[in-house]
Amino acid sequence: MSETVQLSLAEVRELSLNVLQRNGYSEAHSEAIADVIVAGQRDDCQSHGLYRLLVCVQTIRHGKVDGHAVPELVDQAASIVRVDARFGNSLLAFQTGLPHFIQKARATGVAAMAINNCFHFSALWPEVEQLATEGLVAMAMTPSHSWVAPAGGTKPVFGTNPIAFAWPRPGKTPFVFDFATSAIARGDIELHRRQGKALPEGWAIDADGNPTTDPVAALKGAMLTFGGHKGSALSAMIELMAGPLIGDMTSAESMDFDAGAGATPCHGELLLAFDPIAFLGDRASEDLQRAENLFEAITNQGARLPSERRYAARAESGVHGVEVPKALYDDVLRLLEPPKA
Ligand code: NDP
Ligand code: PYC
Repeated sequence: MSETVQLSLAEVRELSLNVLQRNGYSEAHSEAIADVIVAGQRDDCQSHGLYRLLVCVQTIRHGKVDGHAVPELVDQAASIVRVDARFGNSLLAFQTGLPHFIQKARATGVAAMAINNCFHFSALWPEVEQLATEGLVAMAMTPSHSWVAPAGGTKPVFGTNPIAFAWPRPGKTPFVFDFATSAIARGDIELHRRQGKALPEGWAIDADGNPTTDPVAALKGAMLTFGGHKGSALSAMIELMAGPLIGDMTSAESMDFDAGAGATPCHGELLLAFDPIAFLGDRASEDLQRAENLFEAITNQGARLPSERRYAARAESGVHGVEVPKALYDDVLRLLEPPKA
């Protein structure tokens, strides 16, 4: 049985802030990043919790991300906010644009926020969930590094390209889904490698294009899309909408830009928000109630809604804290020491 360490959420946050600041992230970036790392660990999203501190530190130690970048807000159009992250992390840029994005969505009914030139390591659900708690329907998408082969091919072209959606539910936690368009997040392949565990079939192929369950061979080969040609098409859509449409890099371009450093991907992110009040006016509460009928038709037959597992983990962690693999905890503690020459 693998050893674990029990931490309170306050301890996860303090550890994250210490590691980030000790490694050159400004206070503002450290706070924004720590919030999302704590949320990931709290909601039992292991691929985007404390593990990501290793990636954040690798990224800054390779001189890639600007840990002190101040995002620049641009009022691009009546319904478009643009935030230039100036090669800092995406999360402070998201926070910078958020109030303007919400205001535009309420004023025009539909708004977009493009974040450009950002190093991006995080899950998207914290962002769309935040928009849904403001009463907005929200979507987010972003490329990553070209690790994923298109359906029918064997060579990486796409990123793991997550897409997230949130729907506000009066008096309840929002309906949220957030998944990679690859069979699984890259972070999960890394976690299997760290734990020496075989991958499930269907996640990856090796460098010769043969199916593999070996995480090391998978990391050298290519990941597969979820749902074959359907995930492949969605992944291409994300490349286009959160790449050329917003004037930013595709996953392949992000990989070239990385030049072998192994840093977190650098590209853009696109968020969309829809205001039900603008669409529906006085009918809003009646129509949102019909959405509840849909959710009931799912759960009444024993199926679960996406994010139910996360919300349950959140409730549990709020009381008992979180269990972290000791090997990961030790690796994170080592980030507090100066890097070895
Ligand atoms: P998962 O396959 O673990 O989960 C995908 C979604 O499906 C979640 O919303 C999950 O809800 C839901 N779900 C899972 N099982 C069920 C079920 N049985 N019934 C209903 N819903 C279910 O996610 P991925 O590995 O694909 O992605 C993990 C994270 O990685 C995402 O948050 C994503 O944003 C992030 N990521 C970030 C990237 C980046 O470039 N920034 C790149 C790729 C991924 P629940 O959580 O409640 O289980
Ligand atoms: O897990 O695929 C992933 C990922 C890529 C960038 C951030 N997370």
